[in-house]
Amino acid sequence: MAKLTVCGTPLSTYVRTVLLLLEEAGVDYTVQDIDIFKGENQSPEYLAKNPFGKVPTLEVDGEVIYETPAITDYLNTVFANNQFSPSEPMLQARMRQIITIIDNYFYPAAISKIVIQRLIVPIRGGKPDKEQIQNAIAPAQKAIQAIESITVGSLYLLGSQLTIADFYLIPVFIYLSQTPEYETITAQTPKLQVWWDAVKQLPNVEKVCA
Ligand SMILES: N[C@@H](CCC(=O)N[C@@H](CS)C(=O)NCC(=O)O)C(=O)O
Repeated sequence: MAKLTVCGTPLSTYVRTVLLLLEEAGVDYTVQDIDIFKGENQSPEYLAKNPFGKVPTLEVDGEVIYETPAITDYLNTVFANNQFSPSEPMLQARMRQIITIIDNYFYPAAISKIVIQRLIVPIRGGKPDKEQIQNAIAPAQKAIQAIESITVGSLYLLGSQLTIADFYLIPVFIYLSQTPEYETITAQTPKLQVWWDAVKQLPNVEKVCA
């Protein structure tokens, strides 16, 4: 069996995406904590593995893979018999669409702005920037409403099977749901509210995102 090491802080949403897949697939792995809040992702050792200094990076038998879509595709193919990607081409396109919307529109508003300001800045002794938060609400709403229009929402984002799209969205919801903006942002997304009520109780979500 290959030796898998996930490098990155387990608090990162993208690291959690990878860990959720590994847990659901029942694959053994270890985590090497790279604390982005201490700048460990900018050390020469880490930058030699991932020149962009982002987490996660996956080490597999001496090979290094970075960028979460590459990591999740690899793990899904090699260790999960493609069970986390729909075989039907239109559903597969929907999965890619959701992942790309999260990467390009939802994460930048929901995590980089709202969650950082609401949850991280106060921990570090600062005051949330209300203007940054306010300006991020509309883009976050637009992104999540786009996902709402694509999702089946029952039981999971694209039907009865968990897919990589669920592994992307769950960690973002974990944090966003702890902010006062969550209710406003998800007010027009009833399918995603039902989805969230179901997935947040999954044992591996509780394990990875505790
Ligand atoms: N494109 C990267 C994005 C990963 C990413 O943004 N990770 C964040 C943590 S959730 C990070 O490494 N932040 C540290 C930094 O930007 O310095 C991927 O798909 O893996």
